[in-house]
Amino acid sequence: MKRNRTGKVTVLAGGVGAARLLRGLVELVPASSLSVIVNTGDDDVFHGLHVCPDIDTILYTLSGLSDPDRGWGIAGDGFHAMDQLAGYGAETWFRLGDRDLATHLFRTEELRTGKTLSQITAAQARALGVSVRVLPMTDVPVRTVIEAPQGRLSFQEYLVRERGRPAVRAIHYEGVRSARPAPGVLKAIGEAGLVVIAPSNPFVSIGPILAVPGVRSAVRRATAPVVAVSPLIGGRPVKGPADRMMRGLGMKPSALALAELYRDLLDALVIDAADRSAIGPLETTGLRVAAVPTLMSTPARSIAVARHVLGIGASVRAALAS
Ligand code: FO1
Repeated sequence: MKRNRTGKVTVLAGGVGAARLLRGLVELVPASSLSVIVNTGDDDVFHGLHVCPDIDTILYTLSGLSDPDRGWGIAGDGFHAMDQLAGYGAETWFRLGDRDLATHLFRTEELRTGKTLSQITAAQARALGVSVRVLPMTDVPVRTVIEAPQGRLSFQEYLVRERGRPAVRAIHYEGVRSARPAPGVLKAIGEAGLVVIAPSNPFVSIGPILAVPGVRSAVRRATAPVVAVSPLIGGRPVKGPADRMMRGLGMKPSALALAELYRDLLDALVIDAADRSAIGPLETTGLRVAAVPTLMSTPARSIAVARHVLGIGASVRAALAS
């Protein structure tokens, strides 16, 4: 039986890193007590289909469908449709697997009939047997745009087509000012017994969520402890360009820089054991810190990290109560 004294847990999430933490949390917290608020700034349209990479990575991971090596898409998927498209001369640098295509076909058709992204995501979660509440950050289109020396790039152009190589001069979340949090987002933060910021890129995964009007202030006002897990190990991300982005934006990639980005939100930070030299400086800023192995390369390691997150959350709560 799952023992959970924390009550409800709400996680702010990007893609792979968040999904790996969630696969640990679901072993310790009943799925009905877990809500995930997912970045949609990565969303884009390919071949006329609305693709939500972070929502899909979370759904595929929690339903056991995900490809463990790639981190995105469905394990064992084929790419016959992409090959056929390439034969027609279409651009296929963003690879949609044959089974994965069904997810985007369904979503696109449902959007066309007037359903919201939240409604469609809930239906897809149900169909995949995922009982964790998966909430898009907003139902309004928000697009992360990277300003690079060659011009403005959509997030997927920057990350996948250009392999995250261009220097990042600025990051914009287009459409965010007129966005509203999706139904259930503010409630999930307000009712939580613990708010977790997943080990996701602070600029392009967590940044867009916090930029949706009302979300950052809801996290700041939350009565629950707010715990982040650093996506850095020895100052480098497990996957993706977080360190290059930090440097490009004038920061040294480190747990300290991460804490500074979340300064107004955090009670505690879980960092990797390789970054333990940051414990002292972090603690002087008033944060509670745990330095533990954070690489979630196996389900057992995910559970271990999730246990540390719940543990440090409980210690913040105990300190507040005493
Ligand atoms: N990442 C890649 O590196 N190459 C791809 O071709 C690719 C396709 C893809 C298709 C569907 C999907 O849901 C995700 C996909 N991703 C791909 C991952 C995605 O680009 C990023 O990892 C996330 O946007 C960052 O969280």
